[in-house]
Amino acid sequence: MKNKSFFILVAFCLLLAGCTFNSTEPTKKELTIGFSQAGTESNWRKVQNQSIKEALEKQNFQVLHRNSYSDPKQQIQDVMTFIAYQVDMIVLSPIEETGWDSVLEEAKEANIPVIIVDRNITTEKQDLYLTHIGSSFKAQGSRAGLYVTNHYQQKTQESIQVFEIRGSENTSPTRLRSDGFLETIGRDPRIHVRQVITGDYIRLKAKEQFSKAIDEGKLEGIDVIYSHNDEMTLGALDAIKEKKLEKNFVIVSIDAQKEMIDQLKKGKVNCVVECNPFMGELVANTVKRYFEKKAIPQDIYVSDTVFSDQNDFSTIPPRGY
Ligand code: GYE
Repeated sequence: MKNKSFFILVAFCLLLAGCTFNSTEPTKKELTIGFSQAGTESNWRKVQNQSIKEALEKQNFQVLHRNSYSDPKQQIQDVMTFIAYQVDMIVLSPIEETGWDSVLEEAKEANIPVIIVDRNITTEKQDLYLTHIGSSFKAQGSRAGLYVTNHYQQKTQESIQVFEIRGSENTSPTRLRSDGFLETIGRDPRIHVRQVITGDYIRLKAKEQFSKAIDEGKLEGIDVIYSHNDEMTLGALDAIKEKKLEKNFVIVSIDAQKEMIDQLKKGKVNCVVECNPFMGELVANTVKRYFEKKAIPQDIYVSDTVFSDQNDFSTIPPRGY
């Protein structure tokens, strides 16, 4: 009898210990991540979205997902909603670079940490987010510029004119892809950006703007087309075809979607700088590290590569997007 009550007491204690263990160390399933996505403007974006969502879910985080469909005001609302839900962390893939101070102050006051992914933001205070995970857009611009300077190195042509197709304004990739490109082509005094249009990273918008530029004679004298993403390059190629513009341009694009690699293989474009969308694992690991109270670097770079007509095409890995 004595033995039996001792056994019951031990069993009760073990049960209690189990409960305590559960309540102090919540399982990750109980941690909710608010993931605010910028839009659906490109195939690249769809893959990047999927990569982040899947990686977070694989780590057993509960993901609240909102897509602001390229509307900056909506995206602020989405982040506000996550704050109201008292999520455990916000993963923000922002549309615009500025305008984040007050909403991120609110997240900070609510003790909700924020991680920025892909495009970066500029804030008054550095402590409004934990880290940024994404590509070096300036390096991408420089690599695009390097292709152009190398291409013309052995040529005697006296002046080289560039037509630049920019992504949306007030975004970090647009600013930095331009800066990196300008800095690099600046090493060859013959190369100048002569025409600029904005295609908002959207194929149709770029096609419209590029067609208009053709009609206005703005392609005359142009040697190089430098476009900030593949969708816009495809738009420009559509316009060239439709307008039956018979001229061979040197074309440099960024992202490396399958469709653009196919164009590279066909000799329609010369260089495609990769922007790697598969950042999901880096994001999920960083979130995990935060909750494990491990140190997190201030900037986490995704690695990108370059594909050009200087490559052996058989070495290009299948794109899948
Ligand atoms: O290059 C483009 C997308 O933010 C870096 O946005 C990203 C860009 C990417 O829609 O295709």
